[in-house]
Amino acid sequence: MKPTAFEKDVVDGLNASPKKLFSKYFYDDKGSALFQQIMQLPEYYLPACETEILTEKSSRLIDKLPRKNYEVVELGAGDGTKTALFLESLIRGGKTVRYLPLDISPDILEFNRDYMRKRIPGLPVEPIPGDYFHTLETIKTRKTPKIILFLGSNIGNFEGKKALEFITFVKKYLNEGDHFLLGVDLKKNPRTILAAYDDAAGITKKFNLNLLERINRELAANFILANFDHYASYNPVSGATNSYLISKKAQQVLVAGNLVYFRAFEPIHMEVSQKYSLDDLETIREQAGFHSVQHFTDSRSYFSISLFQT
Ligand code: AVJ
Repeated sequence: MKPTAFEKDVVDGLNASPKKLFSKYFYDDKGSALFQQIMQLPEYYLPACETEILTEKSSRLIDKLPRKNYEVVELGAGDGTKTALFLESLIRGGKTVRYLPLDISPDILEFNRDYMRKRIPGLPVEPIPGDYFHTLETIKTRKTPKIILFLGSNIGNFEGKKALEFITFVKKYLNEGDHFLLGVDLKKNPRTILAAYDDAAGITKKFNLNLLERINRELAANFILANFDHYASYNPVSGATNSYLISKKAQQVLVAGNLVYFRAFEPIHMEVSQKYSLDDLETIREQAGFHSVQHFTDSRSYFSISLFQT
C-alpha cells in the first residue's frame, strides 16, 4: 500500500540529518486542544497583542480600504473568534462584507460558520475546506475586491525564503485594488520571545511531544515520550525561534517498519517560529512586489498587523 504523505514525511524526516518533523502535523485533535491551552498561557503574548490591535486599530485600518464591498478570504481561518473583531469593524465602517474562511479542517470550519452566524447575523459565510495552495485557485476569478487575511503569525512557520515564496504566491491571486493583511510577531527582547516557547507550565513541551504520540498511534511507532526533552532557542540575529525534541540517551525507535537510531542528545527539529522587524517586512513587500505596506502595532510593539497594498 502506498504510504500516506504523513508517513512519508515522518520517515524521511527521521532519516534526514539533522532529523526533522513538520509542525503542520502538530494539529490532530489533542494537538489542537494543546494549542488552545498555549494561547491562554501568560508567557504566550501573541493572541492578546493581536486582539489589542484588532480592537484598537481596526477603524484606522479600515480607513485604508477605499471600496464599499469586500470579500474577506481567511487562510487557515481556524475558529474565527479573532477575525470576528475585524469583520465587525468593517461592517461598522459601512462596508458590505462576505466572509470566506479557508481551512484544512472541515470541523473547525463548521464551528467557524456557526460562531459567525450567532455573532454577526446576516453575514454571508462561505467556508472552503482544503489546502489553501489549492483552494485559493477557486476564488481567483471572483470580481469583488478581496482582502486576504493570514493572521496569528502563522507566517512564522515558513522557514527562511519559504515565507517570501508564500507571500509572492498569495500576491498572484490578488487583482489590483485587493489587499493582503498579515499578522506577524515582531523581533523584541529575546527573553520575552524565548519564554513564549518555553513556558513554565510545560504546555509547549506537551505540544511537541504530542507529535511523537501521534506517530506512535498512527504509524505504529514505539517512541517512549519520557526519553525526549523539549528545547527552544531564539536567535536574535536571524529572528528564528527553533523548537527541538532532544533524545535524552542513545536509543532506537521503530517507525512504520523502519528502525531509527538516536545518539545521546541528538535533536529532532520540530518547528520554526520566525520573528520579523518592520524593516524585514518592508523588504518582503518590495521583493513580493506590493505597492506599499502599513503597519498596525499594539502598544508594546510586540506584534504587527501589516496591510499590503497591490
Ligand atoms: C500557530 C505557528 C503561530 O509559532 O507561535 C505556539 C505555534 N508553537 N507555541 C507559533 C506555536 C509553539 C504558533 N503558530
